[in-house]
Amino acid sequence: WAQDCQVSNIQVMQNFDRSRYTGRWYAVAKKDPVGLFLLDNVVAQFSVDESGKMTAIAQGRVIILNNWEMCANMFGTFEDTPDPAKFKMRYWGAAAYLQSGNDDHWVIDTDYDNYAIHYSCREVDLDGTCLDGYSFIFSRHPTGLRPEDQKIVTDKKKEICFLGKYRRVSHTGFC
Ligand code: ODT
Repeated sequence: WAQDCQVSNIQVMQNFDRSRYTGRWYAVAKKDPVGLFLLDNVVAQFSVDESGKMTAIAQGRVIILNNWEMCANMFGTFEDTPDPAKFKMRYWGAAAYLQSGNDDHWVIDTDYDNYAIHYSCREVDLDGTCLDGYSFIFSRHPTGLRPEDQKIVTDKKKEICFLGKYRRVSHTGFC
């Protein structure tokens, strides 16, 4: 039943530890939502503030309005939910013309030191599957995932029903 593609049945990280999650993560792959925003060179940095709330900043290459290419500086605050691995992420850009919103932000799996799998479903279909969602695969290493983490990540992509929907996220030094 972990692969029935019901958003409500998706398994997330057990006993998620936000303090071990802090620091830099390099996006190595992404499943895009409708109207994709962050293209590549995506790096996220998570923090936990004095009160224990999780916040993050992210950078990435975007193309806005009239084909203007830029490096977006984004900010996010995370609202806790009863599940420690499920958050609501309110996000906005350093400039008003960048995207803003409020998305689910689920940590599907991580070993904290090498890989992390993020998931967000923006729109659940009438049948309970995800109609519009996105997901980032993160690595602590700018060079990508270690070979020993690849099978775990592939299995999780399948469990969240996004297998085959990812593209590689390149890091060229643009941001
Ligand atoms: O890029 C898209 O197509 C989807 C929209 C992504 C919104 C990015 C907002 C980032 C705000 C700062 C938070 C960083 C944490 C990022 C971790 C995972 C991806 C949202």
